[in-house]
Amino acid sequence: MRLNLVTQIFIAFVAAIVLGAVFGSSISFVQPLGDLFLRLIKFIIAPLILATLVVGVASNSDTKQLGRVGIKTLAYYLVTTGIAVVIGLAIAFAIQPGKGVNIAADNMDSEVVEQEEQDVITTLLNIIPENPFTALTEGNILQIIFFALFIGIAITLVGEKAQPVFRFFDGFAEIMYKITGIVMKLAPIGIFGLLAPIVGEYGLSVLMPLIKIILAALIACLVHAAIVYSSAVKMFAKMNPLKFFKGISPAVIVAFSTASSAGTLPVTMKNTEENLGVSNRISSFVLPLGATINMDGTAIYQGVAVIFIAQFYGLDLTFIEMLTVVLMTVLASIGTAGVPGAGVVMLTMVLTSIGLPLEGIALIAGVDRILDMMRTTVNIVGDASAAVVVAGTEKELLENAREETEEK
Ligand code: DAS
Repeated sequence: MRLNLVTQIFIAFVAAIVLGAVFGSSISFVQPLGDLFLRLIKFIIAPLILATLVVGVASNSDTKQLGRVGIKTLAYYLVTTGIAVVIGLAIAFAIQPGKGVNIAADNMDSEVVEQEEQDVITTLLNIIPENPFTALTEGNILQIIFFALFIGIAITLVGEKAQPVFRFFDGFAEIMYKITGIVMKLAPIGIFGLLAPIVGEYGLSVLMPLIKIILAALIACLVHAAIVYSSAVKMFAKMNPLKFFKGISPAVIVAFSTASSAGTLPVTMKNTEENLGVSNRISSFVLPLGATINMDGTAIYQGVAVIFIAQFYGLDLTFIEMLTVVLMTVLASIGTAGVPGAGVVMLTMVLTSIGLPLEGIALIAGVDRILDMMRTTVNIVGDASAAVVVAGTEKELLENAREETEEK
């Protein structure tokens, strides 16, 4: 009986803890397994971002939909995702999940680049690559994203003549998804090779922060949903937030159990149209787009994970690095697929963009399923709130949906 990947990762996580605790630092001989996995993750990041982002932008922004509805939808998605990562950073900063562990990062194989102090303008200008091919070879994530965004938009604007280029990137994206799937199959071995030596060297106390991470992520998700989505549906669609959350609750249950936005999409669409009164024209554009490019829950997870890993290795993040995390999260979420575990791949991009050690992922990966269930739930609630907001401003929210709320 083949165990699914999540179960395999969990077993590897438990085995790493047990064997690390039993054998102590002598378990460090398995470290190369972890290093192998990390190198494979780093190997796929640049081509994966380039291909998926080009396709994500080009296939979602066809000119007929790039009108008012498309612009409203994209603006709502980008703003709420930006707010989400800030909430994640703030709540994690308050809870301090990685404080007190302080594993010295200097014994990590990944060079922790000490980011020299940069002002905001320089940071933003540095996103524009002077040579996109150098950005690719150097793995400069933010510059690769900038390059991919421009290619995607340009493909849409050029139209028919650019279709061969779109088809190339579409095929390339499929290839990169397949390679990512193969690399992720090695995740159990990799996590074991990364985690066992950490537990062996530092003891079981190193696991305490995991409980704090789950708590920080849960609080941040609840705060984001309660404040951002409630006020959005109230303000732009005059919908009672309680009606909104009640109406989307079946999709919430599916998202929480499947940890897949894409897999939940049919239910999200059904609930949004039947329970919340959104027209099919709006929901059939906003929701599929949201399932691929809108990931507020994942953004929260990025914020929490970055603070945890920085604290875990005793590294302080500058304001500019925090700003980079926000920018990186919003942009990278466009190219991240709504499938289980997508957030972990995105986290490698965020960590790489500010030079934090990828080893920290091994610790979080063990509880990733729990975190994934939470973040996917917020992802789809965010998509539904966008549909309600856009329908409300387009006067395409069925009157009874609005009347019901006004009676109450
Ligand atoms: N599971 C992803 C989704 O379906 C989210 C994630 O992995 O971060 O939205």
